[in-house]
Amino acid sequence: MSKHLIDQAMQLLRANDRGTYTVPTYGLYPFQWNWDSVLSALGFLHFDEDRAWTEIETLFDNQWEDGMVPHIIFHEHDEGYFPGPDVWRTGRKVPTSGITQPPVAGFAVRRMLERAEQREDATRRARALLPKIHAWHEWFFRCRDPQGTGLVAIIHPWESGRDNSVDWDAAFGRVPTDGVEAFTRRDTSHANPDHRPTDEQYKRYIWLVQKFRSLGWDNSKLHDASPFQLVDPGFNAILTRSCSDLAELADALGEPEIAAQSRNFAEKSLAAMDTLWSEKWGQYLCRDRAIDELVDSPSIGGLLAVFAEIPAARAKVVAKRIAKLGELANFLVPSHDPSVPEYDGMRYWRGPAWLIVNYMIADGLARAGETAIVNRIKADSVKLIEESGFAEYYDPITAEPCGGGQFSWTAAMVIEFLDERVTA
Ligand code: 9WN
Repeated sequence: MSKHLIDQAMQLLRANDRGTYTVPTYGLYPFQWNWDSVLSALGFLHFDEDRAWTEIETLFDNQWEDGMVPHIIFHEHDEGYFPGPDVWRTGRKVPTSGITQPPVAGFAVRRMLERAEQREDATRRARALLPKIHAWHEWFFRCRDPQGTGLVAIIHPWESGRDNSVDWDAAFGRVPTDGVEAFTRRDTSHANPDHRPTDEQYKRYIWLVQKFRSLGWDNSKLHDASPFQLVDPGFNAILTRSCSDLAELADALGEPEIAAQSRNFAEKSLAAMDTLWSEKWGQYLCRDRAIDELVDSPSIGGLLAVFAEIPAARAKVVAKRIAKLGELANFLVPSHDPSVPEYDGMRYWRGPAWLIVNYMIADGLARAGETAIVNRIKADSVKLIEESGFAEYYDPITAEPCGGGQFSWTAAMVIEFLDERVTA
């Protein structure tokens, strides 16, 4: 069975391969997405190392001069997605969006180098990527943490990767919709509208894009100018983890300065993470930076924090919390707590389970020694695939496949989950 699923996952990745980058899925997402690409590379590494490295190199070929790595690279013209380059207008030779996404590259590149069989090639390619990834991390702390708190803010829900999470509702409500140019959504012609964000949310997404565009995409201005500044524990955990993994990588490649700076970033960020802890929920919460308040919303963002080296006692409480969620959902890990009224099991990030997040949570909990819950998360993830195929996300109670189908990163995560080398 495992072998059959791995074969299917490999075929899927090949089908979504556009030569130097992979589309998340045919139709709904016809371009290169930042964290999709990097996590898909982990899947490619199992059967085509060269192709895995190329995926990440293509992404970093489109890094901005200030260090940012955009969330979408529009390699080819395609009318099937909104908003396209004509809305973003970032003025790049290869058009890109103007915002970023969770920085998983530091983590992934370290893992790829450790596993690569073609050692010399892998070392050369990791060495070339190292300063670029570091520049992206520096960009984060410079442009998205201008006060030096140790935690970065996202300035658009699309940056989080958890686009329409309940976490953003209150802050997003303060984003105006006046002056938003007329537009036609494309996503709802590829996927069931009940599984996607609402029209009202789309207007606010576009208002923010227009606002940033009016500032010439100048990252020294965007953070302070944005009415939406959210500090997400999941996003920060990914950044922290990538910084400490980059430190290890830099040590291994003989780059002590990058190693020391990366370690400083990670330490400061980890210490600040504790300010997001909620005793009430037994997990981390987001902070709405614009009003300086914690957001009382029990989402998966606060569980994903275990991906970073949080204190063992905190990881234990998060593991317990996930086990409790496992009594409410048949398939871990729901992206929102099923016991609260905002939960919506089939709508995007407001309840469904996503394999990529499962993978990162399982990885963090494995390091913390929480084997029982890790095994449950991994078993549930594989069961979802067996029952419902390689979907974008799944109803965590019924296993119904939601969003787009034939999803690249879902396939990559299945290969990872089924491979013995993955943490157990
Ligand atoms: C906007 C590609 C991306 C993922 C995100 C996911 C979704 C895009 C959208 O799809 O976002 O970036 O149009 O809805 O939320 O995590 O990277 O798979």
